[in-house]
Amino acid sequence: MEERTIVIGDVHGCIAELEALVRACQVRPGDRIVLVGDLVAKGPDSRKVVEYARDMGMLGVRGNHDEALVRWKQASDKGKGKDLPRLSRSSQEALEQLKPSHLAWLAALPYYFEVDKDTVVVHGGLEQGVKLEKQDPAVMVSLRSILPGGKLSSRATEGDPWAKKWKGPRFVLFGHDAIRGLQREPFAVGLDTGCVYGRTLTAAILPERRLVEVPARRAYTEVRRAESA
Ligand SMILES: [Mn+2]
Repeated sequence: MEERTIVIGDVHGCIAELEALVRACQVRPGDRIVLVGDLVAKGPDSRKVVEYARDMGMLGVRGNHDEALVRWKQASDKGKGKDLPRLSRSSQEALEQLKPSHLAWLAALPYYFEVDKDTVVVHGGLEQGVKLEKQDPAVMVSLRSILPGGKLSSRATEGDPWAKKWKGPRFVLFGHDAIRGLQREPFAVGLDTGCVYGRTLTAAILPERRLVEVPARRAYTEVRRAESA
């Protein structure tokens, strides 16, 4: 049977929906599951999501929320927590749920993951014309838009979606843009369909790029329209 890679959008602690999506994809031995990042914060159970992902042997890339928790933990371990920006309330709650082993698992998530030589997973996006290994980590976790003139932006409310401008050649699967929701472009697909906001959790099954989604059980938090993180 053909080996599949199942790429799953932003989970944000939505454990029930993640389990439902794994069932809906009819995951079988040999399938590889890759999360687009932002496993934690905002939603109901960050700890269960990390434990489930770890126990299932899932792979993933680092999202901005995963990174914020990892950075904060590393700084506070060195007594330098005060030097960092304050965590949001939901991130503080997530941090309290997570043990050092969970944070170590999140800290091991790479900024990008190559499914194969033509296909890559990243949380935010990629900058056109920059080699994969030279991409800026801050861009990879936060990119949403390209402004007139080409400046990169982390806001969903200005400019064009970066994926609309992306000319490949690599096909990119990404998350991080719940405001825009599902994005289907010739060389990219955006999988953050706002589960934590009460919409859906979406997977793309490779190689055929078939989409599977499950509904959120409810809205766990509200969208901040001006959200830049
Ligand atoms: Mn994000």
